[in-house]
Amino acid sequence: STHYDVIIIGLGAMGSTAAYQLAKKGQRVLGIEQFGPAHDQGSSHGGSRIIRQSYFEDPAYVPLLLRAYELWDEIERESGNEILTITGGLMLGPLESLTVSGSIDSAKRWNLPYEILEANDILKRFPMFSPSPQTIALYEEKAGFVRPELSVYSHLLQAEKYGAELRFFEEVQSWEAHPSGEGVRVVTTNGTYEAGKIIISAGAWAPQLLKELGVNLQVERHIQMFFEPTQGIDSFRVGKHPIYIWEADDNVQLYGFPSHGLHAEGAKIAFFRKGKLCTPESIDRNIYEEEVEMMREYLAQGIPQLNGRFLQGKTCMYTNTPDEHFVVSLHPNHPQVAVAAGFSGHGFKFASVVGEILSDLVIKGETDHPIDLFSPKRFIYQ
Ligand code: PYC
Repeated sequence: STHYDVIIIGLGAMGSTAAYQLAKKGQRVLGIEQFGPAHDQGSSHGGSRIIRQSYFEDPAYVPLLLRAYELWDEIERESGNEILTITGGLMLGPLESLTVSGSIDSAKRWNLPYEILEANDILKRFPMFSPSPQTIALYEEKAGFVRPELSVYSHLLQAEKYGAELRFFEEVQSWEAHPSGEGVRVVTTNGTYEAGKIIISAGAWAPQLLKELGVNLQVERHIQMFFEPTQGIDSFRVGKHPIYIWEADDNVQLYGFPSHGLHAEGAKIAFFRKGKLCTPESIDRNIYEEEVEMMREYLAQGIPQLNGRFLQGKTCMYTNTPDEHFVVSLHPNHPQVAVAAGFSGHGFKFASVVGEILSDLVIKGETDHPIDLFSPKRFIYQ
């Protein structure tokens, strides 16, 4: 049987970029995915994911973001697909909110260009928002969105061009790392494979595969909702409308996008965090009237023009770590195992650079990228 350098479990956001990076660097790659390419069962569908630089979660993410932008550019050039669209971005909320104050901290720490807009300025420049008097916004020009399905698809195609072998509709049943620290074996519904190294990038399916990692990963159900603007779609289109994260006066965070391409019939908005706990097996894919009504309460306050016809909703999953920072690391007990998990609802924008980091970890056993924040060892003493 073929002996691979690297087996990748899960070909979504992170597995697809890892496959691309590794195959491009000449590694013999086997990628295994339980569904089809760029599927809608996990966390990488719905047409758009925010990308931004003034990162309120922690300034430590900023250098990774700057590299991520370069790599988005690279895959766009190689594939000929427009994956990243710059729209400008508004981080709205009260001054003391994490969304605004954390974004300002990151921008200052890394000298990123930004503007502060008072409620009046927001209203003048972006009349679709009706900010409360205490709302201000950080505006950054370089924010925008990436297209998750097109990213996954483009990286997989390029990976195949560089020689990766990709297997779809094949489910991993177990994996095993040789105690010597070298070699892995993976058992799937179709057979058994061996390789020198393995990457586990299984999204919402990671908790089962990574039981012994010592990280308590929790999966949440989320809903991406598409509404039809009441005054027509024009002022909600790319070119006129920024991406935004809006922290309402009750500290609930929402986020949204301009209308674009595939979903040009409406604009997407969703709650950021506080989804219901679920598992990939138990997630309820139905969307309920009261969930749409809850969104309408916020739309009525903050973006009244978007409070039109509800067009569609798509459920998806976050996989959260206890502190909402990622896990990207070699496995603490098995140096031949790399893990990318727990992206906690804010990972997609980093997919391009996470692929590069994973390829470093697998090929060199280390990376020059700053990933200390993502070590699973931080949870040992909790
Ligand atoms: O990472 O920008 C983000 C984001 C917004 C809502 C969910 N994730």
